[in-house]
Amino acid sequence: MSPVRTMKGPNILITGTPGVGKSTLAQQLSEHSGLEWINVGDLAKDNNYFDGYDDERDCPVLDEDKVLDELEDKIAEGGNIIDYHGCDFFPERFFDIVFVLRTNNTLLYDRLAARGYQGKKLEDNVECEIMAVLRDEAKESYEEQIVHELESNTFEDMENNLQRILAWITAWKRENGC
Ligand code: DAT
Repeated sequence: MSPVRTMKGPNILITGTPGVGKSTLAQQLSEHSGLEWINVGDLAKDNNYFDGYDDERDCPVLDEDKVLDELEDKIAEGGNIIDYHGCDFFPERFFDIVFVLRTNNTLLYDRLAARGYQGKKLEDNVECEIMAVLRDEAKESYEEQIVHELESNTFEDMENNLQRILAWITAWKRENGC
């Protein structure tokens, strides 16, 4: 059971493999709902919340404790959209609902190549999506009934996802009196 929040709104996690469209959707959701969008990758970059470098994955290692310390008060206030390609280190109590975006591997390959990913990094991320690693991580980390998979292949999918989540936020606010 998520704690009763009488304040700003629900806390939503948008997760999925890099390139599936988390930031694009989260930004639009924030604009339309007034909830605060927090891109954990940017938060870490801005504050140097890193702890070394992962040569194999070719990316800095997130200092999860520092990120959690930073998020704790915001989550307690409610009304956040957290955007990150991982979720097993967030406490279960953080989120009222979790959305996992999913993208067809050919489309994802093209999006990541356009972003400049290549070689092993590109292949690893596409394989991560094919193997549904983030979907399984979300299902293992949160109660199954709050985890929802959403297709994110086309701009029509994005619009549908936006409207669906906005409707959910409106219903949540009505039910929780805010
Ligand atoms: P992420 O935050 O998951 O890494 P993004 O929001 O930066 O992904 O999107 C990656 C690219 O894909 C970007 O150029 C926008 C595009 N995109 C995102 N969602 C899409 C969708 N549903 N349909 C088509 N293109 C999409």
